[in-house]
Amino acid sequence: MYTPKPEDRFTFGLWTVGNRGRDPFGLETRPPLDPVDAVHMLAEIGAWGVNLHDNDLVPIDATPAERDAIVARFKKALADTGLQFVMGTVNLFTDPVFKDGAFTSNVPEIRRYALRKTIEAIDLCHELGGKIFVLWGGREGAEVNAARNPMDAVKRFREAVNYLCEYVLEQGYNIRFALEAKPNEPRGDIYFPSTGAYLALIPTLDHPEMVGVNPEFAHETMAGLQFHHIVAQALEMGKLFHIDLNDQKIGRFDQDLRFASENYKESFFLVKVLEDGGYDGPRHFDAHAYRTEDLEGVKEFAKGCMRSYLILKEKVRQFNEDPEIQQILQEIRANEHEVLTYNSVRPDELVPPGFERTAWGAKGYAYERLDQLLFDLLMGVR
Ligand code: GLT
Ligand code: MN
Ligand code: MN
Repeated sequence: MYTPKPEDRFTFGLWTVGNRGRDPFGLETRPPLDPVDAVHMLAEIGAWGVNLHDNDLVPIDATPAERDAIVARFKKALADTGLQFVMGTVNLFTDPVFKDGAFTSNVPEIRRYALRKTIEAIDLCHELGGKIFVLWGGREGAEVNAARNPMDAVKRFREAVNYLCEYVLEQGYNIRFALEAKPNEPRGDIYFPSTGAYLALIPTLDHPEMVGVNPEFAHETMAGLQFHHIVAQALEMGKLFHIDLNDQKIGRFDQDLRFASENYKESFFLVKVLEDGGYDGPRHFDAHAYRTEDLEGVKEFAKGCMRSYLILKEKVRQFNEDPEIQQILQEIRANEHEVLTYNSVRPDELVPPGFERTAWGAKGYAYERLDQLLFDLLMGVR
């Protein structure tokens, strides 16, 4: 029942299972994982697909011939295992050239180089069959705010995304962009700090239909926000092109913990939003194993992400079919939606005759009971 199937659309980035456990104070605790071995491991544990940054596969200084050989070997691993290639992205944060930003750098040549590097990563994504391209502007931020006008940062970022959309259109690629926000880390502060900021930017782009968002649980939680609310908004707006699932304690550095390992209840509501809301995109786990783990532990971590998702999905089904819970929802009229337009109900018709303001103010909503029923259900005593 909790065994992952292809239709669950679970994916992992090469950088997730390949994470070597380095942190700002300590060295790597795991050896490098060959991308081909990662593909075989993911297929073995039941994942549907894999994602990568350009440099997770091809070193930044590879010659064209080296690049082609590496890509051919990777494609063979995909063909041998049947694992799908789903999402591509570009590393605009590791190399020192990007230390003060890529698309928002003050240096025009660096901005051009960032675009060129992204275009080659888009080519790679297309060549591997990917249809989603994520842009995470990890270095697009500041410590010294005197060095850049933040309005220039917005303008430069917009110009870059417009440029990339033109490229995709001219090439005829079937690729859409998903913008991923984060409030800080590695920069002191990052521009477009939350998914809401990107949702507001998108309508100002030249091709808004080609651009959506890739919200990450950890990133919104770092900002003190409740993840499933912004996911719901993006989904309702038709802008949830991708999602990064993981977990996070509030107020910490970006922990990228195993999915649902910390916030059981919020993870439940997230799965409920995705499943009830008809999200049909990939479920990507952008997380990594604890630094204490060896390769076996990494496998347990990846299996755990998928298992926890499926367990919560089953809990959502139980919630939706639970007679007592549904009775309360019916009594509080939680699922009623009247489409109210200015023409259908005129201002003087808004308040129906017999509406009892004081009675409504005094009525109990039974939310204590409802929330306890949810707790019982999640803890498995119901
Ligand atoms: C990096 C970051 C992630 C982003 C990846 C995409 S890279 O690991 O922490 O949140 O999704 O660039
Ligand atoms: Mn992410
Ligand atoms: Mn993260």
